[in-house]
Amino acid sequence: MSASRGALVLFEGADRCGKSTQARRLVKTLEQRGVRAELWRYPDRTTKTGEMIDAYLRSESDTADAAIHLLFAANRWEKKALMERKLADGVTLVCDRYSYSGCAFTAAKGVEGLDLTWCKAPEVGLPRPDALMYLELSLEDAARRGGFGEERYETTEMQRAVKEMFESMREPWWDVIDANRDEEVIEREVLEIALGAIERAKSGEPLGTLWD
Ligand code: FDM
Ligand code: MG
Repeated sequence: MSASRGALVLFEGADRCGKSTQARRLVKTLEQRGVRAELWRYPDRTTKTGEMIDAYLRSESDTADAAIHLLFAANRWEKKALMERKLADGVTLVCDRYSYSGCAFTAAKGVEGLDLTWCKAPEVGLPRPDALMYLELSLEDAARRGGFGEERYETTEMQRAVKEMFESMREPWWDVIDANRDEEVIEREVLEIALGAIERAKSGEPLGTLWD
């Protein structure tokens, strides 16, 4: 095990804001700089819970909103130990969506009883990201980037509600990034933020837990 830990660097935001592109590019850039980094994403559709989530998202199966919420959370819990091990071993994890998407999407449904407080509960105790980059894009600019896919939640109405929910969840420590700019410009800003988080992790700042 190396002396210093890696950082947990997270991208969040609504669909088509460029999260996946930026996360991929960041991992590549970090590796080029000799930083050990891995790309992670949630949901992880490869595990048993991930297969159930995948079927739900593709509308091949259905379940209660509470049940799918807990499955998304379980999909993170089952990878918690591996996540902690990698971080402790000095690997920086660049993550495409996490608990914040989990809460924003479920709470955005507006189902009675499933408010933000309820949504946050099963996430308590998971590793807290060292940096959270929220890619902000207006609904109009997102729409200009092309049509929706076929999955559940890929509707204008849902995207609007999710964006509002993310905004109500926003905390001062988040890095809000204007996603309506050239990819290269965003990439430079993202790298700065990630390097800052990596530096803090390296210098001994302990890994936090949700929702502190
Ligand atoms: N999503 C994602 C949730 O509803 N809860 C979660 O915990 C996570 C991580 O799943 F619509 C939603 C967000 C999105 C869908 O995500 C699949 P990708 O990034 O489009 O694959
Ligand atoms: Mg999607």
